[in-house]
Amino acid sequence: MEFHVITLFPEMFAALDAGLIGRARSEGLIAITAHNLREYGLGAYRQVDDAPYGGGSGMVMRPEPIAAAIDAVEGESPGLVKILMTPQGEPFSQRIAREFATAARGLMLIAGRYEGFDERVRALVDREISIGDYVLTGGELPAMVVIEAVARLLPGVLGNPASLEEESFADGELLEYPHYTRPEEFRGMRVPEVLLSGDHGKIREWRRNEARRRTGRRRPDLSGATRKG
Ligand code: 9D3
Repeated sequence: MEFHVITLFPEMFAALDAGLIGRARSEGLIAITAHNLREYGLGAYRQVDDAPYGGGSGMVMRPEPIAAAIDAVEGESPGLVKILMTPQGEPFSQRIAREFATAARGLMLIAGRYEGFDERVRALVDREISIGDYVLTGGELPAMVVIEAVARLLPGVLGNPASLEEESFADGELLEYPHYTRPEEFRGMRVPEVLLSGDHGKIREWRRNEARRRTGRRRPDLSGATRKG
C-alpha cells in the first residue's frame, strides 16, 4: 500500500524508517512518500499561507498550493483516498484504521500548519480526520499515527498475525489483562500465583476477570465494561 503525505516538513517522516514500519518499507510491503508543499507555493517566496479574510490573528493555508500538490500526487498515483488531517475531523479509531487498511489502494494525507486550512480545501478531500482532543502544532504527527495504525494491519507487516486477533479496541472490546514476565519477584512485587500454577483454565478465567475489572475502572465508556464486570 502507498502512503503519500503533503507537508511543509517532509523530513519529519524519516521517523517512520524505524521499527516494524521501517522494515515493511524496506521489504516493499508499503511505500511512504512525503511531498514538500513548499514546492507548490505561490510566487518567488513559494507562499503557502496568508492572513484571514475578516481579520483575526494567525495565518490560514491558501487553497491553491494544496490543490496543486493534490493534483500532482493524484497524477502520479491515481485512486488514493484523500484525508485532511484537522482538529475538526472525525475522531480516528481502530475501526477507521481497519477500513483504510482493507478498502484503500493507498492514502493521501494532507498535514497542515498555522491556524488551519482555507475552508475550500475541504471540497478537495474524501475524509477529515483528527487523532483526538488535544492541540498539536501541525498535522504531521497525526498523519504518522494514521500511517502506523493502518500499516500494521496490512498482510505481512506484523510478524505475528495471531496478535492482531486479540487486540484491544477491536470492536468495543475489553482492555487487555495484565502481563507478567521474569522475574517472579521484582522490588517486592510478586507475579500473581495463578500465572505460575500451570492451570490454563484458571489462568484464562483470571485474565478475563482482570480485563473486565480494568476496563470497568479505567474505561467505563467502552462497551463490554458494564456487561458483566
Ligand atoms: C485556535 C484554534 N485551534 C484549533 C483547535 C487552531 C489550530 C491548532 C492546532 C489549528 C491547527 C492546529 C494543528 N493541529 C493539527 O493540524 C491537527 C491535529 C491536532 O492538533 N490534534 C488532533 N488531531 C489533529 S489532526 C491535525
